[in-house]
Amino acid sequence: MREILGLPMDVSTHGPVIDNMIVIIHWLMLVLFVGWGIYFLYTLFRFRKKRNPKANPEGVKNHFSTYVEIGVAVFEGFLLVGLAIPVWSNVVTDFPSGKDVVNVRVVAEQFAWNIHYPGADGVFGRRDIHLVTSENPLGLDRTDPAAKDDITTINVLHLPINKPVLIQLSSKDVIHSFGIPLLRVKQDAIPGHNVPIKFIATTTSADISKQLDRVYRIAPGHIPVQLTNLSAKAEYVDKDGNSILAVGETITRDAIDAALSAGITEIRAGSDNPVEIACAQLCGLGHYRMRGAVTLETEAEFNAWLAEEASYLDY
Ligand SMILES: [Cu+2]
Repeated sequence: MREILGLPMDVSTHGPVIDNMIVIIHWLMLVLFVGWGIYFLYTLFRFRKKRNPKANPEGVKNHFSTYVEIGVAVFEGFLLVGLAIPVWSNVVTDFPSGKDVVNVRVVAEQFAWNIHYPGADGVFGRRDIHLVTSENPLGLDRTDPAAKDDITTINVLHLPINKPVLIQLSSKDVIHSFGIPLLRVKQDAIPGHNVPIKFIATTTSADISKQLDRVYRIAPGHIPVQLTNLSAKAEYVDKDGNSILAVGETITRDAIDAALSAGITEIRAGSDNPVEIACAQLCGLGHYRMRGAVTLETEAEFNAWLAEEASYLDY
């Protein structure tokens, strides 16, 4: 069922239970769809005009359909109370706390994700709405000692794998939705609210990228549109040995044309940035470009990135 539904790869510890629930709900929907479909066809046949020239205003006498309705309602109640609520309660309450948790603040705005790390001291600096400018979209008060080492980015979120992550999510303007499909994370960002999101990622972006590579067939007049957004995952050369595409090189239309004239019919390609934040609320005209790049990496890589970002701060 997972394959039929086309669920994306899952790289979080809580993802499998969510997927499981999605599958169960779809089985129920399939049973209902087929069941009611058959019942509909039966009624068309059973109550056809030829056999029932006069309408019967009294209708059915037995309670079969009532029992079916009650059965469906009970099962739906079970899905919510027996499955969904306990699963969600486990995800959010059985969550580590303390020093091991990576704290990040995410503030959504039309049309960007402002990312805020507390820096080496582990304390988020003071924010003040009066300090908000285009250069300081978070309104961070750099004179506050706790703010001096804070790291901020726009649309760039780095997270370590195998470590609990706690994101405090809010919004500056309208309701957005912080969605990272591969992590099975989706949460509305609501102005005036700080909503915690908890998860543990399990796979680095580099490993995900490797697993999502695939071969695209190309032919004159048949070039997959998505190919020009990806990068080459294998080396391609023409007949004289000149490079058309190197590993990791972004695929351009020119490169595809060159590959075609060199007689190449397949290109192995993939995304270098397979994990993405997508806004899942229609939040305005620029909604479509409200995307952020997520880099899942080892703890050492994550710390190295933080250190590099910190080196740009002058304090
Ligand atoms: Cu949005």
